[in-house]
Amino acid sequence: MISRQHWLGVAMAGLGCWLLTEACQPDVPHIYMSVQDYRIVPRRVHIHRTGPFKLIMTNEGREPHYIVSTLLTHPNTAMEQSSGNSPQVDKRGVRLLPGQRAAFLVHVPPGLYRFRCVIPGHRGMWSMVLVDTREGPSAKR
Ligand SMILES: [Cu+2]
Repeated sequence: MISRQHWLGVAMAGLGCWLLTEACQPDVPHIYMSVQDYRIVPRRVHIHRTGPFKLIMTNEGREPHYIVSTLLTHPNTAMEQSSGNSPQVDKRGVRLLPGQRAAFLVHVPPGLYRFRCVIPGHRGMWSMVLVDTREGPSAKR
C-alpha cells in the first residue's frame, strides 16, 4: 500500500518539474498536431500509454482557429506558459492565431478524445486522439 506522504511527494516532484523546464521530463512522449487551413493533421493519433504525454498544437495556417476538445479542458491537462504571445484557452478549448503554438501536458483517462474547429466554415477541421491503456508500439495508421 502506498502512503499518502509518498503520493504528496510524487505530486510535488511533478510540480517542481512543471515549474522548471520540459527537459525535466525527457521520457514524456510528444504528440504534434498541425492545425492548417482547413484541416488538422494527423486525423487520428493512437497513444498506448497510461502516463502523461505532451500535445503540441501549432497553427500553420493563415486563419485563426478555435479548437475544442474535452482533452484540452480536462482537469489533468495543463497548458505550458510561454513568454509573450500565449494562445487563449477557455472552457471549450484553445484559440490559435496564425503561427501560434500551444503545448499541453496531458494525463487523461483512456478514451477517445475528439478535436474540432468550431469557427463557421471550418467543418473539415477535426481530429481524434485515442488514449489506450495498453503499453506498446505507437502510431496505428
Ligand atoms: Cu478553424
